Amino acid sequence: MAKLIVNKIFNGNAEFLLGVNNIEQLPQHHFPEIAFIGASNVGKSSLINALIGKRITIVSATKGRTKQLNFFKILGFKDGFHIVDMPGYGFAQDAKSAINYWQELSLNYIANGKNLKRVFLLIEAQKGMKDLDHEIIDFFNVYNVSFQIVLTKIDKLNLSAQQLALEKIQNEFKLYRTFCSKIISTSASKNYGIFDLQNEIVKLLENL
Ligand SMILES: Nc1nc2c(ncn2[C@@H]2O[C@H](COP(=O)(O)OP(=O)(O)OP(=O)(O)O)[C@@H](O)[C@H]2O)c(=O)[nH]1
Ligand SMILES: [Mg+2]
Repeated sequence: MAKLIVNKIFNGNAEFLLGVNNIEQLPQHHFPEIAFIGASNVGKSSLINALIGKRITIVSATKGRTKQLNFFKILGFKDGFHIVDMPGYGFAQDAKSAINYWQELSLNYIANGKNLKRVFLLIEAQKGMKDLDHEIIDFFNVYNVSFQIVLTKIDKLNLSAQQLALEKIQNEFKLYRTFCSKIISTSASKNYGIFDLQNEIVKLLENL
């Protein structure tokens, strides 16, 4: 995809649509949705800001910041499409009932979201995959969810460590009988891999 076209789509022409706390509040529309999920603090909100080209989501050093499904509308492509920032998992500081509630909301959305076209599962390059990441992949497979792995915060590693982190995850995928599409390495703070991710989204939307 030509860089110019991709840049035109992700030029900050976006708006916050709504925050969903309850599955009944899900927007009734026909716009394609692309969701970002991953462990608490993995960098979902930062990556979405970098992707959209605008500080639109709340980034925080405090874990467990995003506590609802936040929908953002991107206006520059056809009728528009939605990016969904999801609450992080694996954050133990909140009341157990609240954790269960967010997880249930997130999983319910992933399993039943009629407009959900892809879920990007974020893994911090330095930390690698954890049990909960494996569990969520099992869940994706049960519900036939189209997902793709994105490595985050790769600026924390030197080039050879980045390569090792990538190979490790690729090897872990050999355990699954599932198809693993290209893993995208990113750094929101250094703006690395953002174009790759934007390009992947545009390709996906073009082929719908
Ligand atoms: N070094 C580095 N730090 C990053 C990067 N992206 C995010 N961070 C930092 O990681 C922390 C968490 O970032 P968020 O974007 O809020 O993470 P999140 O996954 O949305 O977190 P929750 O909503 O709490 O689940 C913040 O302190 C960010 O500044 C990156 O690319 N490189
Ligand atoms: Mg967040």
